[in-house]
Amino acid sequence: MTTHLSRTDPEIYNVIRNETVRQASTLEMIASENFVSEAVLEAQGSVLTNKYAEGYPGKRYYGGCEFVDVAESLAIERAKKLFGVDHANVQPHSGTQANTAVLMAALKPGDTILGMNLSHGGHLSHGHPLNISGRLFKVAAYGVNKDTERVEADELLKIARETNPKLIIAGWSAYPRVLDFSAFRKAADEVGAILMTDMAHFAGLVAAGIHPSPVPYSDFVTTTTHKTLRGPRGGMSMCTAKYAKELDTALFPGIQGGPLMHVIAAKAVAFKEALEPEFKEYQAQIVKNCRALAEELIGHGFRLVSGGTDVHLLLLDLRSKKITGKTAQAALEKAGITTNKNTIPFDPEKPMVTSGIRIGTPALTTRGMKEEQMRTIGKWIAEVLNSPDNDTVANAVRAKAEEMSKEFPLYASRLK
Ligand code: DSN
Repeated sequence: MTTHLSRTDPEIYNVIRNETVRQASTLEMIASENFVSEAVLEAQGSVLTNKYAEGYPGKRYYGGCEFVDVAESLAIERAKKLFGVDHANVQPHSGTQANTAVLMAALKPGDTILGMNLSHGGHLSHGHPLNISGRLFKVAAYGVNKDTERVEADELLKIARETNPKLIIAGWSAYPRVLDFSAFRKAADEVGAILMTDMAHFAGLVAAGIHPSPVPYSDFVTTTTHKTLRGPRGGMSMCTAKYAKELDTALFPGIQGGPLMHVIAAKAVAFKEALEPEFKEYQAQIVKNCRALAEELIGHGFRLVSGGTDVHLLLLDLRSKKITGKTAQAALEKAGITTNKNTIPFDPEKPMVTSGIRIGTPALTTRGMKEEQMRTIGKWIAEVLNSPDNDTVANAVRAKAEEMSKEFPLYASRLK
């Protein structure tokens, strides 16, 4: 019970050590990833992992919950303050669970949901045929306009009228612009649908007040806690007072059993951090960094989906460079820059190949990088993608990326 991990299980110890080195020595640009604080890590790696607490604060099926009740109540109160919602359930294990709980609370199997086309930036829990959302419900999809590459209000309304959904989902995994939530509310009201917004990607921007909030327009709002929000890996479902009871029942005992109390405590810590004034500055810098990166890449002849970005990510259309997203991701990874291949709207390639890559700035902004570093990285990305098979270029960029990483240390005390 008391032996250090390095002696109990050297293989897993090495996995953690190697991953810490990888995170610290490469440039992490996956738009959905971030680096949590030592305080969040401490809460998540705590003895709260030992505790069963099925139920909700004050109404548990187990004894000994007096302290975890405090943690969950703090997480709930902080989430409500952060987003101005009536009700928050902090138990979802992931974003998909957060979304599934809403669908189970608001709908009956066989009802129709209307979400964003997956290949236009939607998420698998918004109606993928193999996900529970696509198996239990009829799925209709809206997409982006072919010319503007944005969701257009009139087209959304037209599809809502044609498909008559019981629930509309606003939200995305790969859309570089701000959605017009009032247009979603209008479409939902017009067809008598419930509106759910999945703000997993932009929750941090919303918390900081630099992105419109979906809360005044939505019946339900869901998020993950680990993207721009910079908390532990997990999810959260929120709603108006009207749906609070249905939501809690749908989550537990509906789709989950015991909550992960160590993760809930870490969510509470992250929400406390997000309520601090520095968090606003951090989120504003994420967006400034993304704009600087976008300008640099456009200057190197790249086309960005929708022509730019309003948020923390951008989507590169690689077709004019005659390479696929798969090739680009691999070439950049060799050069120490981590991204992910991503479909672009109307993509001629398959989802495992794609014509695009998605690049985000939340993680590097956490390290303290600013526009100057983004412009340099943009130049390196262009060098690599202009010669994706050239190992000399990849190795040279990798060395420079490592040098830059050293200037912005990460988890230094864990690497001693
Ligand atoms: N996998 C997440 C992303 O990368 O956007 C969505 O859940």
